[in-house]
Amino acid sequence: MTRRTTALSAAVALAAALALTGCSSDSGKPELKVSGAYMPQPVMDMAGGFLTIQNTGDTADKLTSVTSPLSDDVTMHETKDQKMLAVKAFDIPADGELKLARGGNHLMFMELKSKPKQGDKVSIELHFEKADPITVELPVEAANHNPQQH
Ligand SMILES: [Cu+2]
Repeated sequence: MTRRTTALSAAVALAAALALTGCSSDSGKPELKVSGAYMPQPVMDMAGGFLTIQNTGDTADKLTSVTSPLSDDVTMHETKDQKMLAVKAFDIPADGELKLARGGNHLMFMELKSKPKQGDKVSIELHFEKADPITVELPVEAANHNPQQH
């Protein structure tokens, strides 16, 4: 009797899980693509990171955290009145984009475990509220690199 009940509840749980999966694929979801990523060569033991995340899906998402072998302390900053403020997440609007650029929103890497040089690549993993994590290789550019000035 006990065994039968267990099997039955397992079946119910499985059915519920399947229903849940089916449901989420029916509704809209974010479709994210990363471009223009780079890290200016760090001059101290901290570094910034910049990239654009394009969302071609019909559902908004959020960048909730960033991890990297380069630093255990990667945060998201916005710039207000030339001051940096840590934020918990960046919004990625549906059918829109999140742009991280010099003088504005950026990633902040503290207490670097090594000092990457121009030409190196730094691996980071982006974590989202809804979408699966995305791994990005940030090419290290000159310390004063700014693609917006071209
Ligand atoms: Cu910052």
